[in-house]
This record gives sequence, structure tokens and C-alpha cells, in this order.
Amino acid sequence: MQDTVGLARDQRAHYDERGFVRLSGFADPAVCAAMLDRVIALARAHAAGDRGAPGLVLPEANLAGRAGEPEDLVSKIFLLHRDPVFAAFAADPAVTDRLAPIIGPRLDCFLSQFIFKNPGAWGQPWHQDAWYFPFDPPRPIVGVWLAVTEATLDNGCLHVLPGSHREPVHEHVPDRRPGANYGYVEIVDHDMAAAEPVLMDPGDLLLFDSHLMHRSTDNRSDGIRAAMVFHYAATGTVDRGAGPVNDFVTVR
Ligand SMILES: O=C(O)CCC(=O)C(=O)O
Repeated sequence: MQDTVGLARDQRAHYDERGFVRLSGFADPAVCAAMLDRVIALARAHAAGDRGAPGLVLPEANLAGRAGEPEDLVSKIFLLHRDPVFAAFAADPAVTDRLAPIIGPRLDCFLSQFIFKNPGAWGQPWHQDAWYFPFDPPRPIVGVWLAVTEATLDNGCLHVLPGSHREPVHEHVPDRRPGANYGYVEIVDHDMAAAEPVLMDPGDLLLFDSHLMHRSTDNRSDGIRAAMVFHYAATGTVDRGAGPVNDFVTVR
């Protein structure tokens, strides 16, 4: 991991002006490999009926009924940030010290999800994460998206709309595709023509504001596009919706 405290001046300016910043080569490939190994073990444990296994597993709707190992059919595993592999990353000062100048000195990680994005999996349509977070105070909230594998145009990388973090939270309607994944919603009242893809290598990290409009596309490749995503808010933030996948853990 990089060892600089806080974001460099140009990184912070990019974040403030465009709503996101990519930190190349942030995590060691061994960290990504350990995360992937752990979620495969958890997917198999849940499939075997181990109700004590950490995490909340969501199936990939676009792969329903297909043959494969349990992990081949999973969309996401939530609630991972108390599990040691993920807890270590979530509370690593290399992460939290970069967030503190944006959010404040005391931080909670309240959401974690491993996104498998197996071949054939749906992308997640245009949305703002803040729509999912009825919090007081409502912001700042920062998403931290770690590329566990490479993210390409073919395998379903993120796309962002630079500057859209200045927008209020727009109306979101249910994902209009028949059989869409649970919880997927989309913005249909905004022009996304200025969007940019975010191509990433394993170990790259994207920090993004909860109002930033973003999406990911379907995985049309033969390989997995995996990512581990954490969200952070100031300690003391109240979750007025008490979302079932939110779990506030103080990390700084
Ligand atoms: O990684 C993806 O496919 C979508 C992730 C996303 O939209 C999010 O974390 O808010």
C-alpha cells in the first residue's frame, strides 16, 4: 500500500472537482487474492448450509439456473467488514487516513460488499449511492472501490459522470430489465452523455462521493470482474432507514 497520509493535493482537487479519484497500485495483489479466496470459501460455506458463516449472499439473477460452483452464481456478498481479511483493509490507516480529511477524523465503515460480476452477470444501472443511504447527516459519505481483478470495457467496469456529485439525489426507479438483480435501481432523468469509463488494474482503488452518478455494464467477457467495495461515514451518523446490510463499525 502507499504510505502517504491524506490525498495528494492533485488527487484531492480531482476528487473535489469531479467527485472521484483513482489511486493506482494502492493494494498489494496478495491482498486482492486473499479477499477472493475468502469470498469463495464463504460462498461455498453458505451453499453448504452453514448459517454461521459471515456475510449475506445475493445470487446473480442473470445466471439463475446455471451450473457451476457456488461462487460462479453469486452476485454480491454483503456484511464482510467484521471478517478479518476485510476488517484489516477497512481499518487500514492507508485507507482511513485518506478519507479523514474528506469526512472527518472519526470514521465508521458501515457497508461492505464483494461484487463477483461473473461472466454473464448484470451490470448495475446508473445510480447515486446516496439514494440507498437515508442518513443524518446525509453526507459526506465516501465509497471505496478496490479492483480485485482488472476492470475493462468488456468485463463490466464502472462508468462515472464527472461532476455529478454536485447534483441532488435524483429519483431512482426499479431497474427496468426483466429479472434484474435485487436492489438495483436506476436514474432515468439525467443526461449521461459525458460519462467516462474507469479502467482499473488489480489493486487500484477508486474513492467516490455518494452523490456521484455511476453505473457498471454487464460482463461480456469469459472472466470474472471482481471488486470489494466499502462505504464510510462520520462516526455518530444515524441510519434513519436501518438498512439490513448496514453495520456501523468505527475504524478511526
Ligand atoms: O461494481 C459494480 O459493478 C457496481 C458497483 C457500484 O455501483 C457501487 O458500488 O455503488
